[in-house]
Amino acid sequence: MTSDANTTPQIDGFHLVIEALKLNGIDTVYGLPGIPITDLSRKMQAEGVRFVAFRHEQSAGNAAAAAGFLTQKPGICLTVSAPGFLNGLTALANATTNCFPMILISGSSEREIVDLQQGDYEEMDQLAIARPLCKAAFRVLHAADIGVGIARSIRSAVSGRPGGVYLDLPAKLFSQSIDAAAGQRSLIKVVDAAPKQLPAPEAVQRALDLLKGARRPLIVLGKGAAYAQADDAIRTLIEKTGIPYLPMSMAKGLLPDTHGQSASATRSFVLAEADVVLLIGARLNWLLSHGKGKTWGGANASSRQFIQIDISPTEADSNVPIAAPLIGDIGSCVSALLDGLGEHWATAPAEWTGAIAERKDKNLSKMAELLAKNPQVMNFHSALRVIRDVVKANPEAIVVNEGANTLDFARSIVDMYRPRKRLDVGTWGIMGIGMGFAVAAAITTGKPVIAIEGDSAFGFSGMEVETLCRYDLPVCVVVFNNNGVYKGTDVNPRGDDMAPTQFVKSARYDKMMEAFGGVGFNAATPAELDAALQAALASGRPTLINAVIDESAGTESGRITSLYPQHAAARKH
Ligand code: FYN
Ligand code: ADP
Repeated sequence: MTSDANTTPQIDGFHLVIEALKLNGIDTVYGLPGIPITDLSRKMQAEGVRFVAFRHEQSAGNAAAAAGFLTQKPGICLTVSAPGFLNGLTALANATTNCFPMILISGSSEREIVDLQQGDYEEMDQLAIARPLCKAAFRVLHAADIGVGIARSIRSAVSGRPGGVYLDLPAKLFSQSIDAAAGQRSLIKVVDAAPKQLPAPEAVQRALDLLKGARRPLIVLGKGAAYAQADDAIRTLIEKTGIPYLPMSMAKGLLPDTHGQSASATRSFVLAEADVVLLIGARLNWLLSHGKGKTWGGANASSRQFIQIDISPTEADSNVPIAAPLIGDIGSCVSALLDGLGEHWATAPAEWTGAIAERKDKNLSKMAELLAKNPQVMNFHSALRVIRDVVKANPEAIVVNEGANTLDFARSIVDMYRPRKRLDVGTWGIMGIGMGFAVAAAITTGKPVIAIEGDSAFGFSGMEVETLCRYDLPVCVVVFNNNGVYKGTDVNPRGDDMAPTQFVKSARYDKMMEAFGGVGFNAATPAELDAALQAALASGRPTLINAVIDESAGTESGRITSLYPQHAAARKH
């Protein structure tokens, strides 16, 4: 705020943006400074908004998205114009795809020059480019409209189905000054940004009727259920009805993975056999084979009936008919179902739960045998066994997970015990979220983070180890180093360059962490990995463990090899 003897006090665009964010309880911004937002980042810090600076905008955007998922408040990412904006855009689009609330605020160049395409510094029509990749996109041209711009962005990000929002702030806006009192009055404190949406009573009854008649009911929990923070109600519904449940990867831990009703270890069986499926915050997209086909029992698929709890009314029928859509927020919908269960609800038939238990026990024993092996060179199982045990002993730790085999094996081996403790590649199967998600997890929760990273996946955000060190975050990165994408054993038949999937052999990723003052370990055995992990958690220091994995371990693309175009898969095998 500025003033002199002859003028009324003034407030500029910089401070209006900061005040508007603070007024709405936003205390942290993730970004990367540069023209025209460097001063904004400095002034944010001076005014008590934490500015967490990254080495690449995509990681800053990923951090904002993860913060949004974990806190239900929009995570804010701040970028410079054109190239910085584009670097942040992948994270914005990914947040939208995953239904994570985030706002990408980007500085932009002079409108008069950009719109006439006269070749400005970092010229780009950012608003037009962002619009199809997010829920809403806004631009503010006048300082007096900053309050409205921020308020609309917050509401758009968190209300209804959460997602990404773009807010364009041209450079000239920051230096505009307006009367300070009028400026303060122009700011909006958003009231009830994500209003509860109660389901219609007849929709609740329809769902209950269907559930009551089920002989082989199943509940599928998605990351929407984790986001909703309705943990107690969801657990009560599952336990009261006795219905087996299947958590999607980021819903793991909503109930402990060791829960008797978890059907994770018999996924194929329950999907193929269930007759009524209650989806809670999970979409019938590729991860659930679109609700049809072989995964869902082939010929039997058409007789299955779905109940779908979702905040978005247009999600129902997106792939197969939904017999009982239950539209509303998950907390309200699950509570309404609970109210409707009454005193005498019959729990899921023993024939069904018994059949599941039998198969589950077999699969768990098979897995236990695999995990007990100690091959000469570590493989995914022997290394993940160690991480599984460490997570069990430290259930408050947050697991970040990306890669192909590293992702797929970790998902089934590393049990989660508490809600919202697992962050991963999500709906797109995106690579590069690792360090951004890890930073946000550490900052928003203050808890230790274990980032289980494929060596390829780590490469996308690896430079952020400097960020981990700069902020001295309790993040332990474990790089599953098998010398390549998928594995390190491919051979280039021509013998000149290395094969496309190969990396430098026996690389020492731990040295990257040491370069910035963090702690590095090289672990070639489960005992070394265990010792390194224990040390990392005890110290709370940024640590990178280079876990040496058999380069022939793993398969092409982990569990999703079938997604390759057919002829390529045939050539491969
Ligand atoms: C699971 N399983 C277990 C356990 N947990 N067995 C024993 N013990 C435990 N704890 C069994 C489970 O029943 C399955 O066997 C099998 O292990 C695999 O389980 P998963 O991983 O849950 O199931 P599946 O079929 O792989 O799931 C499909 C999927 C998943 C699409 C949801 O693959 C996925 O989330 N993929 C994301 C991939 C991705 O995004 N990759 C990034 C890009 S990589 P059966 O019941 O016998 O089937 C680019 O190349
Ligand atoms: P997963 O990949 O784990 O199966 P998805 O991302 O496909 O999960 O599904 C999440 C779903 O949850 C989305 O359809 C979204 O609209 C819904 N959702 C998110 N938050 C809420 C909420 N608070 N109440 C109801 N539905 C929600």
